[in-house]
Amino acid sequence: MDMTLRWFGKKFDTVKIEQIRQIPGVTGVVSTLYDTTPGEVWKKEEIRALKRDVEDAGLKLLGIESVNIHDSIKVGTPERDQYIENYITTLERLGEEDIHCICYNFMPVFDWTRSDLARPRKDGSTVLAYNRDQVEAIDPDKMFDSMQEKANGATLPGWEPERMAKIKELFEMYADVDEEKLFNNLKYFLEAIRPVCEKYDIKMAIHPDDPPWPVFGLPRIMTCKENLIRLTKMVDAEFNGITLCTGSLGSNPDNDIPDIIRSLKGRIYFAHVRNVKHNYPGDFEEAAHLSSDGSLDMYEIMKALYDIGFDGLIRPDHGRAIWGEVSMPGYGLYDRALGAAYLNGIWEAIQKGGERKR
Ligand SMILES: [Mn+2]
Repeated sequence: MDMTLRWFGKKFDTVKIEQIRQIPGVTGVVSTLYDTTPGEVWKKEEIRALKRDVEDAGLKLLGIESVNIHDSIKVGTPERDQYIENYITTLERLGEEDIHCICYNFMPVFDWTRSDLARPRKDGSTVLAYNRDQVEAIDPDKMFDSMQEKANGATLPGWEPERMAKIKELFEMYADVDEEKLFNNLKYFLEAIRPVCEKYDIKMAIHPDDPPWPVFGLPRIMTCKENLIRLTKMVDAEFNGITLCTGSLGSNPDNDIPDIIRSLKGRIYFAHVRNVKHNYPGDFEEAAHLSSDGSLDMYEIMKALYDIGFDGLIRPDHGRAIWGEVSMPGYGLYDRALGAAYLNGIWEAIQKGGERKR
């Protein structure tokens, strides 16, 4: 298992790569070319420059989060083949740079969605939160503005302003896309990229939908155990796997995360581990990683990963905003560093648990 942190690159992240280097047990980062838009071919020299920035700080670039997917691929329009070609070229270039884990998602129109990017908690920290009634009261056209105005001036990952400027057209594109079509389009995409992934030993790790239910009537498919298993079976090849995000799947209390982990044995390449607190149906907030601070049992989650022989990348997911830090919402240094240390502590305890001397 490689403990990592997500880093958005030196131009965009408030956290310095040298700071990440000082978190005990963190050996690498997952990053991206943050100023590319979905569909674009990534430039070799930019990939190399990113890798150099990470390696100069004594860390490794262990994966990419994310290479985002152009909407025409999700919708299945005639232009999709060109965009898939572009995606393949980007994968080739990443493979040539020895990068073997790619996170992506297949959510229509909106990426991860929250009603609140700074909900205060009793201890004075603030967290990302979701209230279904509040989200549904927002005009979808205004969703981008609503998210952006709370973003501490940062561009939010997955919320490309270029796409959001065309929100009406996007909704029209998805008008007749239902769950079955999304599944079919995802299958088409995976089959097309399979050869390049197998050539370079690239593991594609799809991120679950966040939250894992339809938003604004748009279908979402990466939501539950059954659908995740369906994904791994519909293109039943090693390259086709999962980013197991406990925060995303865990925001639906019906998802039993340790059970999901055990049933995806061998196909989890990346784990995002964080806690979430269910307040009442349709309302949740992100919590500290500590089990007792939220609704998920982090020991049971780490134990399930340990039991299936998980050997991929892991990272603390979002953190709370604490100690006065101003950062991209969810992506400050302090609480994610606490999260990494806590998860490493659980892992060490599990590993050594059988060696107790009496
Ligand atoms: Mn995640």
